[in-house]
Amino acid sequence: MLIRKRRGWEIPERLATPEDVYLNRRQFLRALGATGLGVFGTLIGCQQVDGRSVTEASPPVPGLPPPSATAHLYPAKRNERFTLDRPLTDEAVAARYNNFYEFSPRKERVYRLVEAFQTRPWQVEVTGLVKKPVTFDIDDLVRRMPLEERLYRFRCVEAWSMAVPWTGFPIKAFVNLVEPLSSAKYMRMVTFYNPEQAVGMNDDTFPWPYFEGLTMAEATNELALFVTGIYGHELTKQHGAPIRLVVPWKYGYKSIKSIVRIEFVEQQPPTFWSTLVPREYDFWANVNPDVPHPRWSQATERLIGTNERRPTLLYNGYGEFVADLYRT
Ligand SMILES: Nc1nc2c(c(=O)[nH]1)N[C@H]1C(S)=C(S)[C@@H](COP(=O)(O)O)O[C@H]1N2
Ligand SMILES: [Mo]
Repeated sequence: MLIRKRRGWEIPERLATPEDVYLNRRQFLRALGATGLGVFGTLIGCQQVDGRSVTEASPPVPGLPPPSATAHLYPAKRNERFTLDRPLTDEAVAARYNNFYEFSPRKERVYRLVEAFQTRPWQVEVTGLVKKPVTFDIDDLVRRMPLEERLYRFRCVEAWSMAVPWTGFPIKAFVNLVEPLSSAKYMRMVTFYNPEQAVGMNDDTFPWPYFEGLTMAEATNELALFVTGIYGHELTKQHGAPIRLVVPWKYGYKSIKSIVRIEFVEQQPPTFWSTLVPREYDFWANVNPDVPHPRWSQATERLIGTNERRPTLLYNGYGEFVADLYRT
């Protein structure tokens, strides 16, 4: 996200350095198999991979929290309805290129700063215009929800994109459980607040904690997910553990991470980015190649990992699911 009037540190996406990818996932898995290390094991020193020698001193997936009480639910069964028009992004790339301002405004730094972040125990409070106000322990909530895996495109407003396998549950299932009142028109979500565990939150030019919102029609759309896993395992911290939103027809900033509160409200709630820079980041944020950002085109996107350029699709290619929401 770029805030011209406040910040000198922000660079246009096209000037960002390519991620350093030193080993792809398949090679990692083969290396793990060859050494008998578990998926949480640490690979240290020199490994033979495909006859080549590879030096690797960090876990294959940085930022994975210790296995939780619901870790055995991953990988969940894939829902084959959602198919991609492009290869999946390499997990090693997606895990090292994150927007999570609570840790750093620099995407390639976030994964190095999440170690102190504690994602268990974790509660999610459900409040506002709802029949059953409740505070869930995250693992109780996950056990009650139908987990599935979906392959989705994901498009950041900065014009980079990825394609990843999320694991989560439809927000519709959650809404059926807690039963918002008919007066509830919007669902508001809030991120944790803990500057001791998240160093970026010490920067008080931002209105912490991060907050977002959807209309009830958007939240209960078939595509809208609460996500608790990625690449067949629990969510990593940098992707928003233990629970985040994913709404793939909208720009990435709508997909709020590490949620602690869900509120049902009557009025359209302000959002973090629309509060900071209203002229550039509105409430709706539907992906649209024909509506440029005030400072750059949205016509194409860069696929992280390969740096391939692709035309951006209206609603990120999900018009068949969501176009009806926006017909006037
Ligand atoms: N709490 C919180 N949620 C957030 C953000 C953030 O800074 N803080 N960044 C958003 C933006 S701009 C994007 S593009 C996505 C990035 O998700 P990813 O790192 O899993 O790719 O998270 C979104 N959710
Ligand atoms: Mo973003």
